[in-house]
Amino acid sequence: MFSQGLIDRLEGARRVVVLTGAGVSAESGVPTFRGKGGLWKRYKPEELANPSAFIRNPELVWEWYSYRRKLIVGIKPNSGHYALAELEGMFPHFALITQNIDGLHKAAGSRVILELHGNIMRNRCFECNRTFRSIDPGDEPRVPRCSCGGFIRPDVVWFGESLPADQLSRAMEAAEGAEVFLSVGTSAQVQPAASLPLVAKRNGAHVVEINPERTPISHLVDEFIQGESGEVLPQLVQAIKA
Ligand code: BJW
Repeated sequence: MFSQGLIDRLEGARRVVVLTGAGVSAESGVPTFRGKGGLWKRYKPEELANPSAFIRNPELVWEWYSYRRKLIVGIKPNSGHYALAELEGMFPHFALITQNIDGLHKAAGSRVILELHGNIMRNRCFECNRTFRSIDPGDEPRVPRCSCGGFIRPDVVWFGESLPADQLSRAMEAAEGAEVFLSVGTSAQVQPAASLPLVAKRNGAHVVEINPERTPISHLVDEFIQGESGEVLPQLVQAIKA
């Protein structure tokens, strides 16, 4: 399944970077946004994951996130998450950049995680940005309000919003310095995350994509490995060890 070139590069690599997307959590039972099996409760992300939707109908957006939070609370990392946590210990410099907001990489034991799109278990005020960690959002039927009067929203990044500057700049830096870059379980359609493998490639990295389906960047990467991350990643770890 793996080229000798990839194994050789990984064996000699000091800087390895992985970008993950929703596909990595699919085998844990978290629906993806796009592709087969994609779609959260009949909604497309573009319809609800944007500030205008929240202004127009905060209850609907809050309810969508409550539904998703309840689902995520009951799920566990899969073999792909665990393999990535193991991979972290195999290189002097390793960065895991994720678009996922489900916290499963942390639960699997990964330590250096750059969360580009926030985390669904945190909240913040839509008006004053005060953060709230203690609300039990799954049980809150109405949209809670901050003491300033503003609606409280999940602390995730919606379309048209900026990504957390520190996470994005560290991700860019990691991509620029990567010797091997793995893009795993992402449809590579949402910017700026989708550009990171290409930034790595431009800076000389060996870029590998792992996905059951081809994406818009498949023809640009060095290797496309067709398969599910929960199967491919543990095999990759074993191949490096061997
Ligand atoms: C498996 C598998 C298995 C299945 N194993 N794999 C440049 C050009 C054009 C537009 C823009 C641009 N720059 C910015 C934009 C606008 C916009 C954008 O990118 N739009 C595109 C859709 C065109 N980007 C933004 O607005 C971003 N902000 C920004 O750039 O600010 C500055 C700016 C604004 C406006 C204009 C210009 C600049 C913010 C993006 C925020 C994305 N937010 C979401 C929601 C987060 C909260 C929530 O969860 O509700 O993030 S949308 C959703 O998509 C979520 C995901 O993180 C993100 C990416 O999805 P991902 O992870 O790739 O999942 P899927 O479902 O798409 O793919 C799953 C893949 O897994 C598939 O390929 C399967 O085959 C595969 N798979 N099973 C491995 N077992």
